Amino acid sequence: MMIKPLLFLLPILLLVLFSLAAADDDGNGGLLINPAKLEMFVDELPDMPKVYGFRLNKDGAPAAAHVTIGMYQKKWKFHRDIPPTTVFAFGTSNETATVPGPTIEAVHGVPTSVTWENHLPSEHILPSDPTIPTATPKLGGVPTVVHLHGGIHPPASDGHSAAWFTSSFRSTGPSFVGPTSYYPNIQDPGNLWYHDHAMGLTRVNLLAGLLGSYVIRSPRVEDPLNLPSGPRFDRHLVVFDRSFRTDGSLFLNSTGNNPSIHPQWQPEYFGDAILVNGKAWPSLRVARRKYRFRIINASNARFYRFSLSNGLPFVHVGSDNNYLRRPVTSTKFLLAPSEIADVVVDFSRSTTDSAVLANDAPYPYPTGDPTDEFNGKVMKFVIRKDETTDPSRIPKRLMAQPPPAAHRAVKTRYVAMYEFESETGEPTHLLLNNKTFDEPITETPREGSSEIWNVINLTEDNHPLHVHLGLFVVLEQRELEDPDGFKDCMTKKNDAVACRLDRHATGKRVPVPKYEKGWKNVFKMMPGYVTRILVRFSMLKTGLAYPFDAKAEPGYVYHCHILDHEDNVMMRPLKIIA
Ligand SMILES: *[C@@H]1O[C@H](CO)[C@@H](O)[C@H](O)[C@H]1NC(C)=O
Ligand SMILES: *[C@@H]1O[C@H](CO)[C@@H](O)[C@H](O)[C@H]1NC(C)=O
Ligand SMILES: *[C@@H]1O[C@H](CO)[C@@H](O)[C@H](O)[C@H]1NC(C)=O
Ligand SMILES: *[C@@H]1O[C@H](CO)[C@@H](O)[C@H](O)[C@H]1NC(C)=O
Ligand SMILES: CC(=O)N[C@H]1CO[C@H](CO)[C@@H](O)[C@@H]1O
Ligand SMILES: [Cu+2]
Repeated sequence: MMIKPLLFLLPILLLVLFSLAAADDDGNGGLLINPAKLEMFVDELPDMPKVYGFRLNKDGAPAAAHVTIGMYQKKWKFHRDIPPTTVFAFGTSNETATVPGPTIEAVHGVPTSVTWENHLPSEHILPSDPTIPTATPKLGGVPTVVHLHGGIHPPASDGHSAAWFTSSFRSTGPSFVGPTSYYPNIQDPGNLWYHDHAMGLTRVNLLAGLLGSYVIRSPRVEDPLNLPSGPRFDRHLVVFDRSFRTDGSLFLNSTGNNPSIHPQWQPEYFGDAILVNGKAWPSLRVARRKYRFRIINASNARFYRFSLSNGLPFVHVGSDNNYLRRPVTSTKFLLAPSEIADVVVDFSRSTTDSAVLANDAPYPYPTGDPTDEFNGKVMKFVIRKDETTDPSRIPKRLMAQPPPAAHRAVKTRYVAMYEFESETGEPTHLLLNNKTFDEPITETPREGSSEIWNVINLTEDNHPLHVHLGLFVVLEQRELEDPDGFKDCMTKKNDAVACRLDRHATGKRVPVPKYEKGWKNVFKMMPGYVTRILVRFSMLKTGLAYPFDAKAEPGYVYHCHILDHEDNVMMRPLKIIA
């Protein structure tokens, strides 16, 4: 009688043994965790701690504040069954540091200053590559510098890649100005995020954990909208992908795709597990009502095309760091690295008791591998059965936004994206306009002006372009006719005007998705297309110059937000002039 159940268990036992054995070798004697071994939806979605970038006066009014946030090496639990992982974490102390870091809450019009401290040890926890332009401190240590993505702030506070510093400021980069960044928070309310930006190390410093959310709220204009609000119903979802070894350590391949040229660098990092707020495939219990989710794609290179398994729609209320004029409904949307979606989901309309947030974006996007059972799932919402009262609503109009006014643009620029390959056909590096980061500045917009940028993607990948300081509207996406002929000319002349872009940018027009028609700071540049954007280097609402010296050193940058591309070296300086 006892034999039968045991026989029944045998295949399961064999399956477990097989899945253990199926773990991949990491190339250095370690074993990688097979994502099939990690049970999904077992960890609860954490909420990151909050740091308030303002204080309240005696009369209850918010006033300017200063906070100190450090970077610490510590352990973090990414999943019930992954052993504690050594990470670099942001926090107000070692004990409270988290991955992602704390969410910084700021109030529109109330400045926040942050002193960023580096408490990291002398050695990095991940491999890097000295053959790409990289911050190299003479005295060792991990170079870091923090950029507030989407922020409108002075150059000295922009986290310029050459403004890096190591622990106790023992070594500093050539553009280092000081440890304290000043964020005036004068821009419209919306979603930002902060992350490391050190030269040649952005991809590894973010992989190690150096990123977090930042939100600017304006109660005066946002409260009347009556969107879902408060810590329970208005939540951040910070999404990224990582691979782990069986000992819990983060895995980044230490062998490059062209090891004789770049010993470690590879063109795109993709992790096996999808994490939200620092947990692999978490779950969140929700009530039958509306929720607002601010979804930040903090992956190095993975695009996400999100949908809900029960078909519930997303109502977009913002794009990147700005409100849309009117809400836009979608059942599926694409989010590139560092893009931010701001959506409302109404679980009261669900016909099921749970919903999986799914992803079906090929990687690399758009021509790479299809998603599988593991990277095709992101997290689970468990929908409570009880009815709840829901005073929130989605208004018909959100926030007026100025039109792009393309006719006022004073300058037209061309930004051509190139990928270079080795003899074996493997990518070696990528450049904007065939220029490295150190070549003299070519992009010098006048303060207060608007410009048209024609971004020409001559590669096979989709590259999310991010402009620091400026905000832009996408005017047109137009396919190149005879892309190979045009690319041929560009490879010889590197001059879009001489190569007659006007005669090639005549192909199919692809409409900009409605939920991305607002003012943005990142946009996905489709391969084989020219994307025309109107970039504004002034205060959005007034069109006036910035209330700080945007012309000061060390200036700004613009770059591809696939971090592996940005590091090698799809990034150029941007200098505002009078
Ligand atoms: C932070 O705490 C960890 C233990 O969790 C310890 O190993 C590390 O040295 C601490 N770092 C600092 C800078 O105190
Ligand atoms: C690491 O990269 C090398 C070179 O591209 C590749 O041959 C190897 O399979 C990779 N290792 C893992 C574990 O992915
Ligand atoms: C996240 O951003 C990365 C890089 O910017 C991009 O490659 C990836 O597709 C994005 N993923 C999602 C889910 O948006
Ligand atoms: C691109 O840059 C490389 C290296 O500086 C140079 O050799 C090449 O001539 C440039 N190509 C064009 C078309 O300008
Ligand atoms: C995938 C894809 O569309 N690739 C194209 C990218 O652009 C270059 C030149 O513009 C074309 O040669 C590729 O076919
Ligand atoms: Cu790129």
